[in-house]
Amino acid sequence: MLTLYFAPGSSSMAVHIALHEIGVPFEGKPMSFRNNDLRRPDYLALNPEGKVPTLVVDGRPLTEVAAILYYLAKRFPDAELLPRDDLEADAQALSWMSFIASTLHPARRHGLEYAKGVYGIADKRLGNGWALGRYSIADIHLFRLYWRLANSLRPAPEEFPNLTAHYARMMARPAVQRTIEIETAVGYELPA
Ligand SMILES: N[C@@H](CCC(=O)N[C@@H](CS)C(=O)NCC(=O)O)C(=O)O
Repeated sequence: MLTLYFAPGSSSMAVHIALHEIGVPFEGKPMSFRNNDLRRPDYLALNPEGKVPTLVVDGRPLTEVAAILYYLAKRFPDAELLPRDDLEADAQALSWMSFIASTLHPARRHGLEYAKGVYGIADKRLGNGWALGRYSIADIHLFRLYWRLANSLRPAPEEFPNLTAHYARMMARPAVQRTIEIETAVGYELPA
């Protein structure tokens, strides 16, 4: 049994997309920042940091987007969210997801110029394609960060041409559309 604690548009969106890509049944538990749901004792018992996402797997909590995406890709190999039996591809996915979590995610806190710089690095590194050369969890993680930037800062398409094209390819995927539809219905609370 899989249960996803999520807040619309937040980091948890990446896990939400992966679950729809896989097509596995799961229970979605929407969490409200406004109502302080993330500080509830029952939630802190699952995730002491009081952040989303948390994926509960048969009663055991798993936290951190990168770890959850990796777990899902490995547990459901038929979804092809990672190449099979390819150590180097696994390492490249971890390299991308570490960069996304440690550098892209907190970038805005360091100011606009810094954020532009690190998204520029991501754009160059991505090139004109998928992060690993084929669709994978690294693309899902990257998309959620750029989705947030694109919908708040609204950079000109030519500023990050590869990320812009990647965003368009991601938005065409039914799993992404389904996730956005569900999260829109729950309601976004993140600042613009
Ligand atoms: N390193 C964590 C970051 C998760 C995270 O920062 N989640 C934010 C939403 S995007 C959150 O829950 N913030 C609530 C808070 O800090 O109170 C991951 O990758 O899962």
